[in-house]
Amino acid sequence: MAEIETNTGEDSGAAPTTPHQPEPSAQPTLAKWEAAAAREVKGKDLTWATPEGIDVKPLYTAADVTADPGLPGFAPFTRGVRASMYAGRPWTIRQYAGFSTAEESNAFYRRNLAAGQKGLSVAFDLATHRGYDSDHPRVTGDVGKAGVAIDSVEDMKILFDGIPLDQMSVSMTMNGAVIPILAFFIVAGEEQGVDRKLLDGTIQNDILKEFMVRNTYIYPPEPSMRIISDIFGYTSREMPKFNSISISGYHMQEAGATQLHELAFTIADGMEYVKYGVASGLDIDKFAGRLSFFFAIGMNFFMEIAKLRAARVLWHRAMTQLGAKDERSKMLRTHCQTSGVSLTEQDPYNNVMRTTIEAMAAMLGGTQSLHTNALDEAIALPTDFSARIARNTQIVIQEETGMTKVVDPLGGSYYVESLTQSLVDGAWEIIERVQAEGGMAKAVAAGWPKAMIEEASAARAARVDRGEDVIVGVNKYRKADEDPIEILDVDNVAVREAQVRRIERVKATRDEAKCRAALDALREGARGGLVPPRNGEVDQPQAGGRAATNNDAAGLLLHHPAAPDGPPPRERGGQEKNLLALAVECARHRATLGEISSAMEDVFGRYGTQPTPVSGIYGGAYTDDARWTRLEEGVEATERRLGRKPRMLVAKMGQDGHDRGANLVSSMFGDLGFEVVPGPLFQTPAEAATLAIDSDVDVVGASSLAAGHKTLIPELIGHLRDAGRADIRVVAGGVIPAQDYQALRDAGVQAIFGPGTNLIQAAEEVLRLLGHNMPPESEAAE
Ligand code: MLC
Ligand code: 5AD
Repeated sequence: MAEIETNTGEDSGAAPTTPHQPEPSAQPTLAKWEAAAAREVKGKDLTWATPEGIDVKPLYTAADVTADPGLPGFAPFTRGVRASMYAGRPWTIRQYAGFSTAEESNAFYRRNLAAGQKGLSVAFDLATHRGYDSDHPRVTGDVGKAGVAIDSVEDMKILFDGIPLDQMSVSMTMNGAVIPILAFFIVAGEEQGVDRKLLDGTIQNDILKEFMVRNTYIYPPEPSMRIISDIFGYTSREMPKFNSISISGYHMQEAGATQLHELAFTIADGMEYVKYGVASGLDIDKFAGRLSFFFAIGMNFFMEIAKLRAARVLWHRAMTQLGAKDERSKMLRTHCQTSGVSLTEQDPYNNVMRTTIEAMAAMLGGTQSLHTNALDEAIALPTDFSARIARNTQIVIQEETGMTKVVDPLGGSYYVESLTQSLVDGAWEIIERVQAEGGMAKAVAAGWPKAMIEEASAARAARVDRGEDVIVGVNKYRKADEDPIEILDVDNVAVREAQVRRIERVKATRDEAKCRAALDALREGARGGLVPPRNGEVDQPQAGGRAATNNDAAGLLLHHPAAPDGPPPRERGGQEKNLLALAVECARHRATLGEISSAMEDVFGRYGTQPTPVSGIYGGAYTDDARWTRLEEGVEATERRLGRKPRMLVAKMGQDGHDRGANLVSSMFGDLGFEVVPGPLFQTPAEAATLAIDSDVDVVGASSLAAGHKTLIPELIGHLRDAGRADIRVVAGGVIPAQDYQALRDAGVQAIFGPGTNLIQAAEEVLRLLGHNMPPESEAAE
C-alpha cells in the first residue's frame, strides 16, 4: 500500500516521529478547529439544545471525557453487565405479542419461534389487565383487542400449549391483575409438570409507572405496593430463575417524557420497590438480583445508547446506597423496545428504517432483550407479514453484520462517554430530589413527575406541529396519496363469545366449594397491611418486629390497616398471608381472573383518578403565530354566538388507559379558550354520554388508542340520540385505521383525527363543526 500522505510535506523516511503525525507545533488546537468550523457555517451556532436540557456540541474530544468507563462485566457496568456480552451470547429476540384468543396467540407464538424468535412476551387484552373476565359488561369493546384474553388457568394452559415452560423464558406484561396472572402461569407450569424452581421469565409488575402514565392499575397505591412486596417474597423463595419485576421507563417515553426523565424516574421507581421489599422483611440481596428493567429506544440515537449506559451506572450507585452487598443486586439488566410513538401511519415503510436505527441503539447500549416494532404499529397490531420484518430486523443485525463480535464498540467514544456522564449527573439530581421528598410513591402522589412528562409531551407536539422537529412523511415530504396497507382486524364479538363459553365451562366443572374456600382465604389474606418504608428511609427489620413505622403521610398511601398492630413483616412475607400463594390455590381450583381480582377488590377497593391537563405549553409555543391567532378569533366568535365558551368533553371509554392523546387535546383546546371537560378514564359509552349531557358540551372528542373505537363510539352516539341530544357532535381521534373511517362516519362520527394529525388543523375542523366559518387557510399557508 502507498504511504499515507502527510500534511507536513516532510520526507516520511527521515522524520523522527511516525510518518503521518504532524510536528507538535503544527497540531491543530481546539481553538483552531472552532475558528475553522465557524468559518464554514458563517458563525451559526451549532449547539443542539436537546429536550433533556443537554447542550450537544458539534465536536467532542478527549477533554470532554471525565470518567473512565472501566471494563464490561465489572462494576459499575457502564460497558455492559457481562464480560463477553454479545460476543458470548446475543441479546434475546423477544417480540411482544398477543391478540384474540389463547389458541390464536399460541399459534402465532409457535410460528414466530420457528422463524427465529428466542423468547416469548405476552400482551394481554385490557379487560384482563384491569381484572375483568371477558363476560363483564364494562369490557365489551376490549376483549381480545389489544392483546390476548385470559380468564382462567385453562386459557393460560392453551396459551403455552406445546411450549415447555422450563425451557422457554416468558415475559408477561401485567401490572394490575398481576396476582391472578402470575398464579395462572405457575399453575399452568405445574400442570405441564414443570417445577416452579425452573420457571424462567419476567413479570412486569411495575405499578408506580401505571399511576404515572400507563393506567392499568386496579387497586389504590398502597395495596398495590403490598402486592409487589408479596410477589418479591414469593418469587425469591419459590422461583429463583424468575425476574419478579420489569421496572419500566418505556411507557414514560411513550407518554412524552424526555430520555432524562425516563431514566431518572425509572431508577427512582426501582429504588422505591427495593425499599418496600426490605420494609416487608426481605433481605435485599435475596431479591434484588432478580429485578429487571425496561426502556424505550427512540430516535435520538446516541442519547439512547448513553441512556442505557447511564442507567447501569445509576443503578449500581443507587443499590450501593441502599445497602446491597452482592454485585448481582447492583447489576441493571434490561429489556428494550423500539419506540411506538416514533412510528407513523403516513408512509409506513419508513417505520422499518426507524425501527432498525432504534434497534441498533438498543444493542449498542447493551440491552439484554429486545422487541422491535412492526411497521403497522401506528394503526394496528402486527400481521404475520409485518411481524416477520420486525423480527428479521434483529436477526439481520445479529447474524449478518458482525456488530455483535465486539463488546461495547462505542466505549471510549468522546461523545458517547460525555453524554453518558451528562445523563448520569442530570438523572442523579432528579433522583436526589425524589429521595429528599420521601421517595417515588410520594412523588407520584404529589403528581410532579407526571406533570413534567405531560409538559414535555405538549412541547414536543407543538414542535412537531410547527415543523421544528421533523417527521419524514408527516410534517415534511408528505405523500399526496397514502395507500392503505393491510392490517390485522380482531373480531372482538367472536372472541368474547368464545371466552364466555369457556368461562361457563370452567365454572360448571370445578369443585365450587373448594374454589369458594380458596377465594375466601385470599380475601382474608388481603386484610393484612402494607409495611411502607419510613419517610423514604429503609429500616433494617428487627427480629420479629416491624421494619418501619407507618408515618408515611403521602396522599398516595391512603390508609394503613396494619398499623400499629398489624402482622410483623417476616410473618407477612410468609406463605399463609402471601397474596400470590393464596391466589395459586384459587387458580388450582379454577377461580377466574375476575373472581380473584374482586376478592381482593372487596378489601382494597378500586382506584380511579381525574385527569389534570397541563396548560400553557402548547399554546405558549404559538405566541405571535398567525394560525393560532385565527383560531383564537374563531373561538371568540363561537363564544359570542353561543353566549358562553364552547365546551368539549374529551372522553376515554373502555379499558384503554393510553391518555397521552386525550391529555394533549384537553390541554391544547384549553389553551385556545375552550371549556374542556377532561373525562375520567374507563367510562362506559353510557357514562360518557351522561357526562356530556350533564356538562352541556357542544362536542365530544372520543380518544381511542386500544382498538375499541368501532364498538364504543357508535354506542356513545346511540346513547346521545336516545337522550334527545343528537345535536352534540362527536369526533374521534387516536389509533384508528383508515379502513374503519366509513363505519364510524356511518355511525354519525363527524370528524376523524388519526395518528399524525396536526392539532391546529384539528381545531379548525372542530370550529367549523361548531358553525364557525373557518377557511382552511393554514393548509394553504404550509
Ligand atoms: C446472557 N447470559 C450469558 C451471557 N449473556 N451467559 C454467558 N455469557 C453471556 N454473554 C445468560 C444470563 O446470565 C441468563 O442466565 C441467560 O443467559 C439469559 O440471558 P438474559 O440476559 O438474562 O436474557 P433474558 O432471559 O432474555 O432476560 C432479559 C431480562 C428479562 C433480564 C431483561 O427481565 C426480560 O426478558 N425482560 C423482558 C421484558 C419484556 O419483554 N417486556 C415487554 C413489555 S411490552 P441467568 O441464569 O443469569 O438468568 C410493554 C408494552 C405495553 O410493556 O403493553 O405497554
Ligand atoms: N402485540 C404486539 N405489540 C404490541 N404492542 C402493544 N400491544 C401489542 C400486541 N398485542 C406494542 C406496541 C405499543 C407498545 C406499547 O407495545 O409497539 O406501542
